[in-house]
Amino acid sequence: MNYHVLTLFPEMIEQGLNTSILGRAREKNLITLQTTNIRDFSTNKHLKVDDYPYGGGAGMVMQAEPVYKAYEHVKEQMGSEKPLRVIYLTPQGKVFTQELAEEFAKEENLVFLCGHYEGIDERVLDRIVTDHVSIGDYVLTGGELPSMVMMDAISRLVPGVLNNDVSAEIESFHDNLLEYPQYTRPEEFMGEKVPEVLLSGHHGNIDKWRREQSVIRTAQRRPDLLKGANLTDKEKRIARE
Ligand code: 6GU
Repeated sequence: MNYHVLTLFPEMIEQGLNTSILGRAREKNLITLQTTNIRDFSTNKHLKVDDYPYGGGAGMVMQAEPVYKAYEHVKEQMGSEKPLRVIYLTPQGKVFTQELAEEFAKEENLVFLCGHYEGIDERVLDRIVTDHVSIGDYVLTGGELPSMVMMDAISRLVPGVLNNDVSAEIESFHDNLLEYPQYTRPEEFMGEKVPEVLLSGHHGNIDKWRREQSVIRTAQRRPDLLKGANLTDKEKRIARE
């Protein structure tokens, strides 16, 4: 997976994707990251990339030309045959979900366009953006953190990035259920024992218990997810309890 990020703050992206699992994935070239500073494509002598909005109003708008030139630069460098996915991070986009992460994980290249201020001139967005994506219903100061959130969620779906090849499948949101509770040593903490079944070594019973815990937890914490889950009649009764 090759990420290309168009941003005014490349160091923020570089630092964010340099640690732990993503850092290791980059060392192994399972994922690559190229950042392009939009400011490098300013044609203004003061390297300005924004201006006042036509029609008035608060804040500044990022100008079309430097964004377009940065995009062309990235496209040229890649020489990609396939049509490119260019993701614009905006609270006005479609909300990012696990399903969307799975869709993007199938691509070989992804371009992220990070805006700042009051947004980017619509004319360049119309010409280059294929996907408008939001990470949730709240407003952030720029697209950098959302792009990192997306790259994290997508990267862990790339084969080899997690050392454990089953864990990406059985976690939260598999079958629209939240993950079951986990325990590790010691067997007793502050007087509370680990559930007996987990010590039994009986994997049939353990799977059954975990599935039931997932259903209960989802019903309590995220009942909105249950309508997309595939529950047996017995599990539906458990969810109603
Ligand atoms: Cl993608 N961008 C900004 N600026 N704010 C957001 C967002 C994106 N998603 C949620 N809030």
